[in-house]
Amino acid sequence: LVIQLVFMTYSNIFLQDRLKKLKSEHGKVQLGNISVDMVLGGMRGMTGMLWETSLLDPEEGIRFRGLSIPECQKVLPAAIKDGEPLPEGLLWLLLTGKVPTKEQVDALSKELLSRSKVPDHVYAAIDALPSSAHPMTQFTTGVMALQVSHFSSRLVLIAPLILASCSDHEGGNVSAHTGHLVIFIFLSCHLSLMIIQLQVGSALSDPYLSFAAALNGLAGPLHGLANQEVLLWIKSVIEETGSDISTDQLKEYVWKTLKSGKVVPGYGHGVLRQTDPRYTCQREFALKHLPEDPLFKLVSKLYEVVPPILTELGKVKNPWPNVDAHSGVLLNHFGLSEARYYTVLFGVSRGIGIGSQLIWDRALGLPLERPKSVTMEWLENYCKNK
Ligand code: FCX
Repeated sequence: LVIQLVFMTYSNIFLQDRLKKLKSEHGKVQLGNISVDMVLGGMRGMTGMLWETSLLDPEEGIRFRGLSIPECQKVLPAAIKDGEPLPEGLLWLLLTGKVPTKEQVDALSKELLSRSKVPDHVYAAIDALPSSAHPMTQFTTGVMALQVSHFSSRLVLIAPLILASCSDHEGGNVSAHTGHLVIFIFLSCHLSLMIIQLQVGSALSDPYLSFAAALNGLAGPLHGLANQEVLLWIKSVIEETGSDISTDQLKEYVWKTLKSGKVVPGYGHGVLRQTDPRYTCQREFALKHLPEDPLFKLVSKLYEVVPPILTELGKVKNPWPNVDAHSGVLLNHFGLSEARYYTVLFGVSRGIGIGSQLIWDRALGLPLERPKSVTMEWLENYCKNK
């Protein structure tokens, strides 16, 4: 880990120079035009922030430090031969931009484990909530309670490997962007504090406050809660029609969902315009390990039924499944049937990505974000005078 720190510090200096050069030589280069649609459409498609750890292509999907999901599966160390990559390896990759060896990953696991004791007051804060509190509320409360300690977490490492692919998804998604806006470093162990000292930004909320904010964004049904919603929805299909559902019955159920004003959970995406490669990776895993699982079979059938229906609606930009369409079925198969808990795992996983990027934010001294907003009247007048 000492080697890692030296390496990262060296990289920081190099990257700071690159950033300065970019700013001074190309600061005035235009990256595109902003249309009224973009302003009204939640800033979709506007290039507006720096995010070093991952890049999302609408057709190809996510790349972590330049590596696609299948490439990560090939090169990152696994716990067992031909197994899935260890999350610690992904964390190393995101932090340093380099593929770690198994020894480096083991050393990082050991380091994080040595910092993993959760203070008693955190459990007390969670226990004080009514037992009906959603697991995401309990998670956020736990993170907020950690704010009064100097805890560095192994939480990020208990995310199942299949969810390691949710760790980062560029910077513009609700959870990552929220965490970024308030400037957060989840892994605020002494390790990262050294890096932070290289360049301190201004008016920074601390990692715990910021991560809690990110989790609150993730807890929305259009974002991270969708994995819970998918499993509940699939179970409701079975409850209503039985497990031996025909394609026609399934079509009818999808239409019924849409006509009741709801979205089909697990389908569509703000950026992607193809099947999410995280979905594909989980599907391949399921084909290998649980091909006969009845819920997996239903998920496969939905893959045939839903896209044509969403296309027929005419307004959905991406009729293909996202990661949330699959993850719950895998978790359910391996015994985690409490769907309300799924988004917590997503949150734990995302801590790896957001945390890594925020360390770089601090190292590069990225400024406070402050996009401009306008009123509807301002827009109307602007368009009239154009
Ligand atoms: N079912 C029904 N309608 C859908 C839909 C779906 N799965 N996806 C998009 N649409 C509708 C939108 O609601 C919108 O309708 P409106 O014009 O009447 O408001 C229209 O199609 C255009 O939306 P579009 O531009 O394609 O999608 P957005 O960028 O606005 O929204 C999300 C993207 C992901 C929010 C949307 O596709 C959705 O609601 N999906 C279902 C929920 C889900 O799976 N979320 C998880 C996404 C992701 F993987 C994650 O963050 O975890």
